[in-house]
Amino acid sequence: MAATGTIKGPGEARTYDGSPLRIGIVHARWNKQIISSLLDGTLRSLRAAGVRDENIVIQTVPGSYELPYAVQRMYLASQTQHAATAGGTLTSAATDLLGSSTDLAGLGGQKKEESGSESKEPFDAIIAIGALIKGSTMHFEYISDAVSHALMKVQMDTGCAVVFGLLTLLTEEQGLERAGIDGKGHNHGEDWGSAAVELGVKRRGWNDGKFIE
Ligand code: DLZ
Repeated sequence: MAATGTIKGPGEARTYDGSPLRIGIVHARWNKQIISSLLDGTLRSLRAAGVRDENIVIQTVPGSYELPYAVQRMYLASQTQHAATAGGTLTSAATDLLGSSTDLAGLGGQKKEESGSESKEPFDAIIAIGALIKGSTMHFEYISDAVSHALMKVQMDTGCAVVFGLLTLLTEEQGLERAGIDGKGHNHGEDWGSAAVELGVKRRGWNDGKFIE
């Protein structure tokens, strides 16, 4: 996982149980080779933490500039799904009550997800992945700055943890290294998957007034 033998990095790997979590990933399609390796690394670490494939939703956007908007909309979409599920349960419960043969103790059970079924909970975290490579104009500076700020804003505005998977690269070579391609460097996607699981677990704790370390 994280690079060892250096001062830089998140330190000793920590283990959190990702099995209850629902994680969103949105990635840009620009700089495909780099993105595809980063996505592989991200998925590897999510699965290693126990996140189930059916609870990982992947969306793509053309370029990094589109990432913040997509994160915001994905989170709202997951809230819509959750509300629809809760509404569906309530509607069927109400119908049952009118039919007067309902076991009230069973109502709570109906609200629970079937184990093994796809979660419709709001996302616990969303990972935004992109690779911006500096060219000969000011384009890179503007997009890097705008996207970084907007990703921070969207997580503060929505309350959903957003993982910053945006590489701002001076050269293609730096991208290959940070995506762990050709045995060079370390795949940063692995760190992003771990960060999403840690934040997702801690966020659930904070929502319940608990501090998980
Ligand atoms: C236009 C553009 C350029 C020049 N470079 C990149 C890049 O290196 N990485 C990336 O993710 N996207 C790039 N884009 C596309 C923009 O992010 C965006 O998709 C378009 O400007 C359309 O809004």
